[in-house]
Amino acid sequence: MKKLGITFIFLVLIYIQAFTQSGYTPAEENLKNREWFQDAKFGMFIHWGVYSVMAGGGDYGIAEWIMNEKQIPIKAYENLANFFNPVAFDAAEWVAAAKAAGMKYITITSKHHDGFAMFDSKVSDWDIVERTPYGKDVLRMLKEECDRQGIKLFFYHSQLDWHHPDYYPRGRTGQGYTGRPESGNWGRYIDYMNAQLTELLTNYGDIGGIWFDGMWDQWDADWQLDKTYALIHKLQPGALIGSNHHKMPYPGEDFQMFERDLPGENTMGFNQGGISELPLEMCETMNGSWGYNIKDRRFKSTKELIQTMVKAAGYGANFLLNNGPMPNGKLQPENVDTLKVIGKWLGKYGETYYGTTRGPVSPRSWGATTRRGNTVYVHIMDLPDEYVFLPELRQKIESVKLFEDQSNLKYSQNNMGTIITVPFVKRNDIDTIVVINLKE
Ligand code: JFZ
Repeated sequence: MKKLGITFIFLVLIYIQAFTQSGYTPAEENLKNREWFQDAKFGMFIHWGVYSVMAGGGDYGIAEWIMNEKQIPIKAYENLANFFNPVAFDAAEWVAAAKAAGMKYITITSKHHDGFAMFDSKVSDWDIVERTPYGKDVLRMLKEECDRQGIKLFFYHSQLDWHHPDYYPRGRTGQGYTGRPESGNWGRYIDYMNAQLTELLTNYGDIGGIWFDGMWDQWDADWQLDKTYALIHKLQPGALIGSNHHKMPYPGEDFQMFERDLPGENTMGFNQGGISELPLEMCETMNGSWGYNIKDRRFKSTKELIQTMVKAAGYGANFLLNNGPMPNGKLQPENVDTLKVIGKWLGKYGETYYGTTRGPVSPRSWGATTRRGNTVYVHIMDLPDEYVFLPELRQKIESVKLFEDQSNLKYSQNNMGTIITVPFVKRNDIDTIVVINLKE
C-alpha cells in the first residue's frame, strides 16, 4: 500500500514535470549535451531563406529583414519563393566547410520572421517543398550530411511571424503593410508553432537544440513558453533550448546567448541581461548582415573574428559564426576562405580553445584567459608592454611557457599577482599564447 502511494506521488510529479518547465530539471542527456556544447565551442550559424533572393536589395543592413524594411506585402513577398531555386546547394560542401573551420555544430534557420519554413511542413504550405521550384527539404539534406560528417544540427526558429494571420495581436514589426486582417487567434498561432516544432523534433532524428528568436517583438504576449519548452523537452530531452530574448534565461532554457556582443558587453544596445550560470554562446556576423547581402562587402578580418572567438572563450562562451548562403545554394566564396583561415588557426592552437572553460582572469583589453584543469592559457592579443600582469592566480605556478615554441618565460609570482615577460620578438599578430601550469 505504502509502495503504491509512493508510486502515485512519483507519477504525479512526472506528470507535473511534463507540463510545466517552471520547475524544470534537465534530463541526464540534456546535462551531458550541455557539457558537449561547452567543449565544442565553435559553430556555424546559417541564415538562409527566400529573402536571400533579394540579397539585401542594395542596402546595407540585415538582409533577412527585407520584407519588413521595404514593407513588402505578403502577396508580393510570396513571389520570392518562385525564384528560390538553389540548384547549386550541396549539403556535403557546407558541412565540410564547417568542419574545415573547426566548427562542431550548425544552427540553421528552420523558420525566420517571414514565416517561411525551410523544411517539409505539413501544417503549412508556406514552405520550401510546396512553394519553390527546387521543391526539396534542405533541412533533411543537411541533417543527413551532418550525421555523416559528425556535426550536430540545431534549428533557429522564429517565434515572431510576419506571415501567419493568427500572429495577432501584432508586435513592433510586421504591422500594417503585410495585408493580414486585423484579427486573429493567438492561441492558434502558438499551436501552429508547436506543431512545426513537433515536426522538427520528430522527423529529423536527434537535434542539437532549438535557438528561439522573436519574443522581443512583443513582451506582453502570452508566449506560453512553459508549454513549448515542455513539448521540446518531452520530444527530445537532450535538445538544448536557448532564446535570443536578450534577458536572463527563463526556466526551461538550457543555454544563454549573446547577439553580436561579448557576454556582459552591450555595444549593440539590446544586450542588457546579466550572465547566467548556463552554457553561453555568442553569435556574430561576417559582415553586417545575417542573410546574404550582395552590397555589404565590409567583412571582418580573420584576425578580428579569431580574436572575438577567443575573447568569447575567455568568458566561457561558444562562438556561433554566421554564414548567409547565396540564393543559388553556395556559401559566399569570401566566407569560405575566412573559414579556412580560422580552421588553420584552430588546427594549430585548438588545444588552447576546445574543451576549455573561462580562465582565472576575465577578458582584458590585452586579451583573455582560458583554462583546462591546472593549465591556464593566456591569450595576448594587444599588449603594448613587454609584460603581462595577472591579478588572480590562486595556485602556485609550476611553469610558464610560450605555446608556440615551448620556451620558458620569465615570471614572478607574489601575493599581489603574477608578472610574465612576453618578449616582443616572440609575439604574433593575432594571439600570442602563454601556457601556465599550476601546482595542484
Ligand atoms: C535577431 C533577428 O531579428 C535577426 O534577423 C537575426 O536572426 C539575429 C540572429 O537575431 O536579431 C535581432 C534581435 C532583436 C532585435 C533586433 C534584431 N531587437 O530587439 O531589435
